[in-house]
Amino acid sequence: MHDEHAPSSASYGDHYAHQATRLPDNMDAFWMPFSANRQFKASPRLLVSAEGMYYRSVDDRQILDGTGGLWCCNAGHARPRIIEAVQRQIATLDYAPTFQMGHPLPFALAERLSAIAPDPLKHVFFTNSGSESVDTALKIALAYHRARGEGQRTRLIGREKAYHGVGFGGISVGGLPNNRKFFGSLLPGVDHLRHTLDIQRNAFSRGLPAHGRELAEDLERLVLLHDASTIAAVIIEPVAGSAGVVLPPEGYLQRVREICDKHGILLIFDEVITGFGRVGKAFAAQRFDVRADMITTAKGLTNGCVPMGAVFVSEQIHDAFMHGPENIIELFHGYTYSGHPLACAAALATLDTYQEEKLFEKAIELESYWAETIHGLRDCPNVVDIRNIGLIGAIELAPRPGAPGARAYDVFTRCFHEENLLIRVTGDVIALSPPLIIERDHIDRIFHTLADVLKRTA
Ligand code: PXG
Repeated sequence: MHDEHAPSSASYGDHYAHQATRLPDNMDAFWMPFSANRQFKASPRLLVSAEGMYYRSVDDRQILDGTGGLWCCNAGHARPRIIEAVQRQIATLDYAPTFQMGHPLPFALAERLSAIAPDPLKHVFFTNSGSESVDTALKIALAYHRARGEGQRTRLIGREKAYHGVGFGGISVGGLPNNRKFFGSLLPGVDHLRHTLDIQRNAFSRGLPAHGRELAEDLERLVLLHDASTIAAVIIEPVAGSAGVVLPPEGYLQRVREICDKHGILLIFDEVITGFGRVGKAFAAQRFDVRADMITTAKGLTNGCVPMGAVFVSEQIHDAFMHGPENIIELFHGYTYSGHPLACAAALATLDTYQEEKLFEKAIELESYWAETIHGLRDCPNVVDIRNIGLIGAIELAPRPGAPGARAYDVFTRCFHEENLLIRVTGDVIALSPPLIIERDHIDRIFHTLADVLKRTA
């Protein structure tokens, strides 16, 4: 087939570089994810390069990255070690299967990851995204109980407002109505805890809110309703991101853990956004000192540069599968790209970068300055709550009457087009999750800009 858009000269590199830096002639074919396609294509926001704390837009403006891409570029952009590792790897081993075959990198990476993971999470299953990590963890939970002769434990418990990606498992345990209501009956046998957002009692808390620990007792109620013998696992984001940053009340996660232990229920932490330093430790489980039986990750694992996810699994769960004849496949699950060479190379170089630059510690060091500065916006117009932990921040606005989300969306587009600042909005919540290489000057600029834009936005 002749394709008139294919490069004709020997210079393929130039051809693709040119395509990647200019406004496309036609934007119709790409059906954009989680986007208002028609509105976006009428007034696009395109990024063409990135370095450190900044993006460059197609119209050649330098944009300060307040969101770490989409909560994923924790070490900032264009990091030399990562670039070199990926470039070398693609020229050495572009792909190798990991089903009944292997290559060295995922073994090396899993070893490195298990060293920074909290006990007892000593095993790692690789996926390609947060959604796949979540569905993998839910499947492992079900298969684990079955392997131990408790196959009647099939029920999965999520929470209201939770985001666990977009697979059928993830949207079933998830708690965002728009992500669920269009897609039929979802997984059977799922129930939900209440969410922990309580602006009336906790508005403008710094760090963890004081009120709401008692919401963990919802799990006891579900145990009474369904019986513990039917419940496989509870999945929780230690800090919920997509719903607009919802923090766990003091003592809440500890109490959920106690109830899980009492009833033999597995506790899965979904750390797709909290993993890899976002809250000042490798994982939120360590920051909050709560044991998880599995942790799902993605995003910061490779600094966002090659798609990859990882599920951290406890020794006990893993070992429950390692019985029976040795020629039998223990878990009928996996992806063509589980442990992909490029992703592994990116992840290893990312971990080196985090370590060399002590970025997790840096997030903790900056946390109080971040908190102080974001809470300085308390008296800006329409601000009803400000929430923060680690280098995560959220500013919740009162919705415009009859037009939920419109006010925050205006703030978002003004920041991008007029102030060269990238933020993220969800509903009327402005969410911030900058690269952990951020400096005080950048923090000042983000919040001065936001204060200014909020004052100009009715
Ligand atoms: N779990 C959690 C907790 C997440 O935050 C996923 C799973 C799914 O990951 P993948 O890689 O399949 O997208 C996520 C993703 C936002 C935003 O702006 C957050 C995510 C994705 C896109 C936007 O809050 N989180």
